[in-house]
Amino acid sequence: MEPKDNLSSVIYGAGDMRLENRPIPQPGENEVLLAMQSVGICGSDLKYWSIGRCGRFIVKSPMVIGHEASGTVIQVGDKVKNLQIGDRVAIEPGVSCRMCKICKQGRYNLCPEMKFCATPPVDGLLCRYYVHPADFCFKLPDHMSLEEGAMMEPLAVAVYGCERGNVTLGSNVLICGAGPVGLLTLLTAKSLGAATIAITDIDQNRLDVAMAMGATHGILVESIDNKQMAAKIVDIIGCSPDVTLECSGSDVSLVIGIYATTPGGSVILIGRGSMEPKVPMVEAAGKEIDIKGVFRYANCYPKALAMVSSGQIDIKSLVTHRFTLENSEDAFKTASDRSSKSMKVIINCTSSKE
Ligand code: 572
Ligand code: ZN
Repeated sequence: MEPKDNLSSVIYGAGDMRLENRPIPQPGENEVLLAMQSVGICGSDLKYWSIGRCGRFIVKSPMVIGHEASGTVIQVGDKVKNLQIGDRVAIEPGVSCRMCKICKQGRYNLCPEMKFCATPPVDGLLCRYYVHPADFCFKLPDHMSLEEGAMMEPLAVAVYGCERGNVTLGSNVLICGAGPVGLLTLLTAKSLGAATIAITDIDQNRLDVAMAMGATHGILVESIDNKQMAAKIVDIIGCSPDVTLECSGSDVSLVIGIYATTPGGSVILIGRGSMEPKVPMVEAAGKEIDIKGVFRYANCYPKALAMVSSGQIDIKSLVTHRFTLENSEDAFKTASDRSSKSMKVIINCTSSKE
């Protein structure tokens, strides 16, 4: 079947998403051409769509959106050895230089030359056809779905967060935020053998979902003093967490996490709050709490894939809504509407016409 068009969802600026036909790219010698399949919507995609920016990154020229994706290989470059036509792959959207000191140390997520899909000015994956380096594509086993393939991206974030927090057998874990990344962090912590996994949110519905997925405690965050809320959490769990994984992007949660975490423990920043949050630094220092950042992930796709393909964790239930590429804007509206009770919204990029 010959590709016909390359319909793409393009962000022009705040509130301005357009469907447009773009040329179908040709793969270089170490690249593959992918027929795009499933693309999940992430919080940063919603930011670029709603306000035209995410953190310090601003949409200054039209940009294809989407970075959580899977596809099928339809053409391979001459030097590609790891993939064949017909392979279904999870796409790791950040391509590093592979050459610099940081890449060689294995922390390629911090590469200054990183090109990450749908981070301006780099185009994203919400389109029909896309060319990507073969070494950033991971073949899915036959029994894994393309939707699960798209979910490898947020799962990689969760895996990396748990690694940064040294979550292990018997850990007492506090997760702040029961959105998709919080829930994937919960599943990862559980499969690593965490003994206690408490999760907080301001939405009882999300806490109910988290409890159904194996959280030991679902705790509604109240508008009370942060220290008091932390004490309440410790009281409910019955101990201070060894590690707090902040997945909500709320400064309040970060502060609560610092107060709640045990002396000598860690607070891991997965969510992004404000640029200069006011945090009780002296409290953190006095308790020797390691506050660690998380910038995406490195070397986590193989682990994320193994966890799902082996049946260690089941991520399918996170997908709550599905749309076609033509209905991208409706998908974005649903993903940003709290009353939709959406968790992960997935867009199917295949054409019914071809
Ligand atoms: O799935 C990766 C991912 N990373 C996010 C957000 C959403 N999804 N990060 C938070 C925002 N930063 S950033 O550097 N940026 C807007 C590119 O501030 C990247 C990591
Ligand atoms: Zn993301």
